[in-house]
Amino acid sequence: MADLDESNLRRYLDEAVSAAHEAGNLMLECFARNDAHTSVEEKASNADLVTKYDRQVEELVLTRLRACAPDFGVVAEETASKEELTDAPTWVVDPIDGTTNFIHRQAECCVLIGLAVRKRAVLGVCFIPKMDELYTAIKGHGAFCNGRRIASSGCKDLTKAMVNLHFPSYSRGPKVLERILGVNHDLLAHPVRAIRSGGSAGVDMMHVARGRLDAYFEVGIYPWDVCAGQIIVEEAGGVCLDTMGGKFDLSSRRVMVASSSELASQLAVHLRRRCYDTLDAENYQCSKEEADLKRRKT
Ligand code: LIP
Repeated sequence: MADLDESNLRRYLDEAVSAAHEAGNLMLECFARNDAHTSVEEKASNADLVTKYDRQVEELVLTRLRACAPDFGVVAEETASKEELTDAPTWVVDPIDGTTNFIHRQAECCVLIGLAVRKRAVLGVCFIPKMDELYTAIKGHGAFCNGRRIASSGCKDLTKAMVNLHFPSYSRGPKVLERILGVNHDLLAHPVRAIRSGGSAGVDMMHVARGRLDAYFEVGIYPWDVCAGQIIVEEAGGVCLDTMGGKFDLSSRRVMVASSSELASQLAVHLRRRCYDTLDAENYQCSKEEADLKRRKT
């Protein structure tokens, strides 16, 4: 196994930052041309989208990461999504997180590069090109935005919190809708200060890390959506947990990040009440065969 001392981690971070910048430039060129919508394909459902830019960015990033650390594993959204996350050092990459926002020319989309060891993030990079914000963290060495140290808000009181949740793209089945509307109801009735809904797990985790949001949670995400964010949030003083309040597992498809453990505990009470942990694809998700058929038709 490669030696992951601090100087090696810094070398990997530099390479990941440089790849993220290059990827971000490609995204900005696409914004300028306004042509992301011309290559949209559906994946598992008609809300799960990919463009040619997701693939181009992934190829660019993985080529660089593989050249710099040839013995590391790779898990990535577009071309290596089926790779299992093992204990070995593994790059975990989402080339464009927030693809739907990207297609609609919203600024809230980013490049995410995480490095996981023993299935925990040890290094993370998030670049949001439209905002020109580069977030970085190495385990034990703090979190930074454009080189300046950042910290979560430290909010401990749910009634003073701005909370972000996403409407799921993996399922709009009746149980999922009931649960998401139920949790919105409970939080508004509690009451929380404000509820927002984003479209990029990575961007919303950066908002929590930077103190612009107090919490974000979602069921249905993948390791590449949250690996880089996990370490950046933790190094900024926030917490990253399971939606039920337990230990975070990169592969569980559940995440809750909060500015403090006190806030996370209060939020988890509401999420447990609404069983905010299971995936229910009823009435919505098409089979892989159907998805392949659709892809061939477009
Ligand atoms: C997105 C996530 C987001 C979720 C979307 C989608 P993608 O990732 O970042 O949190 O709500 O449905 O999964 O597919 O744009 O990389």
